[in-house]
Amino acid sequence: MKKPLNIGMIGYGFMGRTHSNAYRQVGQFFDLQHQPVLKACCARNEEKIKAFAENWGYESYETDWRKLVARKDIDVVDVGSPNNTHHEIVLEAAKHGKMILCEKPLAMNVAQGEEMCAAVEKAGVANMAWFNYRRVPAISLAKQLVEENRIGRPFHYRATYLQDWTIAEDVPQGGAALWRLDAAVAGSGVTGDLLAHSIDTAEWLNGPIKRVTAATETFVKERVHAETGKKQPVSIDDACMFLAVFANGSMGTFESTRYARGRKNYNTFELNGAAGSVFFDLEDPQYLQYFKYSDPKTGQKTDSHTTGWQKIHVTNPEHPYMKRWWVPGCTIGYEHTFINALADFIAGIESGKPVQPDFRSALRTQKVCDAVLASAKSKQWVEL
Ligand code: SOE
Repeated sequence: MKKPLNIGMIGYGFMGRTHSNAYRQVGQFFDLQHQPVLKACCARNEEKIKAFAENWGYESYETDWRKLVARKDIDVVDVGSPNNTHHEIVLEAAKHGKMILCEKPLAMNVAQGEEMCAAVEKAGVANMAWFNYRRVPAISLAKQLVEENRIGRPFHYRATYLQDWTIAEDVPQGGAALWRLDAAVAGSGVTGDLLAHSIDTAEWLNGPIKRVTAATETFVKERVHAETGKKQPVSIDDACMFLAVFANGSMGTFESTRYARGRKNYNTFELNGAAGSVFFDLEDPQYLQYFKYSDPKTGQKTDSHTTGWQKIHVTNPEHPYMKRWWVPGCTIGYEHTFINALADFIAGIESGKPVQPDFRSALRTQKVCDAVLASAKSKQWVEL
């Protein structure tokens, strides 16, 4: 008999749905001692949260998050509400001794993130930030190839994260679905929303970033605010590009925008080293591309006439996470990255070996985001 793990989910938007789906599925596919129980969900809008609770099978709902985090029957608080709520909820949930999962970016800024880390560490509670892309099997495989020394000395890291959903000038800012365009709620634009993913992946694969220099742009300067109905200045970054120097001596370029017509969720990276390269594209997520120049064990160079980019279909049971899913050739998708992440979180509770990325690790990403925004403002390199 599995032990119950009672979930209190805050937020019912895109992430509320991805996380709820993970709670429902994880026990069916992963061999864990705990079974998530959808105890309660929470949002201010009663009509919407009631419908959400019914749709996903939550036993109850709350309209005040303070009530939810104080409930004795909740083990894990999951913060899936907009970015400007993370800090306060996490501090309060930690006081109540709850385990905490938090959507990315961790906080509005480093100062908040520091307090959130201190709170969970003082309370000694398990914590994880939902940087779900680490759990794309192809990205986990890239990590494995780096650890197997197949890339060798790294020279270049190249990341892009491109979307196109805010090009129209009549897209409003603010309110339920569009808070990502409102700096007061989101903290920043593409830097916190998209580049945070790229930075998390980059530091995971290629180690810490040492310094950055950045430029940002806001293409549409004013938008109607959905809550006030008035045109207001837009203060998020619509696009951000930065150069980075990694502690291992390699160089990085990062580009992100919501104005790349035709690009929907084009999250890519390429790492080039002396022994090989890897390339990944989230719009083609089943594949990891690998160029093998030399053998990691013998150092022997691959024959020139047979060398070339390999497109590895990451669906074999030997590939990360895939033995939990289907048979070779049968793919998994976006939603599974959340299920894989949740499985790792629960396994971490059971083994006592804290899962990554925890809040400390997410704070690293926050530091790089803040440095990028500071550099864009000062037009200077910023050291980390
Ligand atoms: C933005 O459009 C967004 O929904 C991000 O907030 C998610 O984190 C990303 O994974 C998909 O795009």
